[in-house]
Amino acid sequence: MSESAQFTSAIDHSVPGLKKLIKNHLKFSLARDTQTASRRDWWLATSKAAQSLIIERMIATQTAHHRTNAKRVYYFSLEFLMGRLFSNSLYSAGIFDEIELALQEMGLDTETLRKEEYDMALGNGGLGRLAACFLDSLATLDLPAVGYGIHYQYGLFKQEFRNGHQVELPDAWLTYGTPWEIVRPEHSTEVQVFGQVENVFDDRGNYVPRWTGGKKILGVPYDIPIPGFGTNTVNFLRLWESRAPEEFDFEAFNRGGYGEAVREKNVSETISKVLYPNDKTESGKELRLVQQYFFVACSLRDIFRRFRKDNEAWEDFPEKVAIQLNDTHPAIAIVELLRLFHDEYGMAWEKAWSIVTKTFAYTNHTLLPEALEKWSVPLFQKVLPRHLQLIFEINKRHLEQVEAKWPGDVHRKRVLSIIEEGHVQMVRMAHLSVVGSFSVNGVAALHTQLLKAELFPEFDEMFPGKFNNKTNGITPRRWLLACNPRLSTLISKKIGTGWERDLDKLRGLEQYANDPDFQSEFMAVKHANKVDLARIIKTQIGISVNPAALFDVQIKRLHEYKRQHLNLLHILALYRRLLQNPDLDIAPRVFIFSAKAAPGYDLAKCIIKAINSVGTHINADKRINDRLKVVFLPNYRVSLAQRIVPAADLSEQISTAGKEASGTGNMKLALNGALTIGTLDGANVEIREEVGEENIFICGMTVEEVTALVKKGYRPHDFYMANEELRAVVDWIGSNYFTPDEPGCLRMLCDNLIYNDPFLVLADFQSYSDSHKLVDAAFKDKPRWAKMAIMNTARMGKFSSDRTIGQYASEIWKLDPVKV
Ligand code: CR1
Repeated sequence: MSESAQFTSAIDHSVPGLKKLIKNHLKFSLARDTQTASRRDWWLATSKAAQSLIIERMIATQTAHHRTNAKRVYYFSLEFLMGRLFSNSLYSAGIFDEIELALQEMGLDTETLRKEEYDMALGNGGLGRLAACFLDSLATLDLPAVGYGIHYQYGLFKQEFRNGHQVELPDAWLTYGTPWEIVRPEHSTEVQVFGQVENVFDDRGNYVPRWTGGKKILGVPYDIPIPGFGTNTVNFLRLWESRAPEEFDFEAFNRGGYGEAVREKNVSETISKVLYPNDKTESGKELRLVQQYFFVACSLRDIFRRFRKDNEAWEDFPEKVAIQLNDTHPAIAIVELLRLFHDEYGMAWEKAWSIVTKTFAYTNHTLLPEALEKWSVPLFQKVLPRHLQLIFEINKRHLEQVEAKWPGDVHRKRVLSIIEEGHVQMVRMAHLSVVGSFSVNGVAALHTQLLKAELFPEFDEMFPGKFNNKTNGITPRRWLLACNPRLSTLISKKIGTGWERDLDKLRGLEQYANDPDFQSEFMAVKHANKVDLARIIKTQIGISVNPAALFDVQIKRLHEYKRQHLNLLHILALYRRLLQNPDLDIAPRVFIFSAKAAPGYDLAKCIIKAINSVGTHINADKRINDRLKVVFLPNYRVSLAQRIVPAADLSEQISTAGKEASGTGNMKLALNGALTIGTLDGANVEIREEVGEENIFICGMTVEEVTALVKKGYRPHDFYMANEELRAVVDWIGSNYFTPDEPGCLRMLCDNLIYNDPFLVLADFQSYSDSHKLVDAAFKDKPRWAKMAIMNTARMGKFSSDRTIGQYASEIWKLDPVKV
């Protein structure tokens, strides 16, 4: 299949050549001279130099894909959490060392320049970061792929703390522009929303429904090149920005004058304005549905144009196009593709539907009911009236199949229907996704098992084989090579390079796990990374921490199911034990948190406030002699994670069993030699399988135990009453002791735990706290800890996103690599 194209670079990659290239960019792209250039200017010029090399390869890659008429996968996602692109670009362009030398000769360095870049934070959490890791792996594996999403003007909000409370500020990441994107107005495309359905005669004389009226919106694409590592392939991420089709709407002008015309224009441009800062709650906002439709409609038109360049017959569409839906957010694409074939191209329903269902594959990322998208029928009617009709028709035909399989089974029809009946009818986007896709996958073995057994058992019965698992992964380029240069260097020194593209090679480290010299080198790297992080903590929030202490890290979105408050209860228990017994022999600990809470999620914000207030109090308490420190780093984002991950000793993965679909932070931390304390949830289960029971701290209830307890009727108050220490620390939170200036402000957290506790924090407290005693003992035994840490790094090969993407390509997309 794979045919290769010729590729020779026109750019001089030598150190002098790169120096010249950077200076040229400084002069001709930025109009600066070397005397007056700011650090930012140098960063921009260097980035542009790297970008030139990447663009050269991108053109060659696109030519190769076009010439071989290759099948491509299109990754549709409302979120891409790319972080910074600087180091990644240098590594992928293969010029990291050369650029470093070139900069050195000019009195600069990559380390300082790197910090000039604003994170590209077009996502909330794991789902968006997964999309970014996948793009990296797709390019690295030479797989023809395009990511499609929205060019948000504002990414995820910037977080600050005021008196320990979260405050949200806009993330205007584009204020100074970015060197990575290329705007392509020539590929702009127009889409429509709102309007009505009318019956009209088509050009064959048939009386057919047509979507008319409505509002036109222009989509303008911005491309971010995605270079593979150690290969010439450069794919791209195409993000759509919404604009008013005409700079100035004369009709609106005539109706209401200048102000009205400008207002209309602003409405169109609102669509790509902000990323919804919601992690797992669907607020059912009209604008969100418009965003979803806008970007998939633009993307499908773009895919059509590309398909038509090299192909004639629509029947071949699924041979050349696979579309992966990153959760249900882009699921309206299923209906739009059907509409394009059926309404616009006059294709018969059966044929159109058959092509559609051979094209889409859907990834489910959560079982939490509050995250399962549903749109009310009236809202759909208003925004996408023709799509609503098509959904009802899809559903009618789907329910006929259900009837054929289970005649007269009303219950099955009700649970399988795309439409949920009720006071207001709702469109269930997950059901639509299952019906309209040929593959549905979960993101970890346990998650997929629960997806089949708990969320969609009837669908699994109806479509045997459609459900499958693709355990998540992370890219080793960003999450080891770039973020942990010390460890990368040590690894390459010990086992050679090559692990960057074949992470299983890390197994080669196992044989040194007991070697005292390697242990001390490994732990020296960890120590140096902790010193770096300690410095960041000091400059960011003014707290001094001891790098010899155990760095106990919980970094992820703030959510009740992730149970940062369980961690907090344990901190309070330790604090109390130390106050009661000042001689208690525990290893000093630094608890490190970083997390953003959704702006409307009051309890999550209350947990942030609680951790901050308890932290302030403990950090100032001379009695415990610095043995405990609590640090909450504000504004969690990819670039900050890249500093925390290499410095972690312990990784907190303590979600209520059955709630965390996979987790990917767990993989990043373990890869960098942190030990996991965690529940048997999501990918933790597979991490335990890989590293071995002796190299992980498992605690808490299993899924079965959780289910049984909930079924029996969970009463947190019983646990509260039965456990003296637990009762004391919960009461402590509620007592105003930590928040004397804001009485009552932590009450909601305390009450929630005692009387509601939907995520079984109190039920898991004792087991978690016991497990931490084992952590403490292990940490004090230095050789043992070192061995365990090495084993974690050595055995993380499975969790490379290259493995994940390899499985998507062969098992779902049937996609072959194309060498450039
Ligand atoms: C899950 O909660 C998983 C990521 C990526 C999240 C997390 O466990 O690692 O997806 N789900 O698969 C999500 O954001 C909307 O759902």
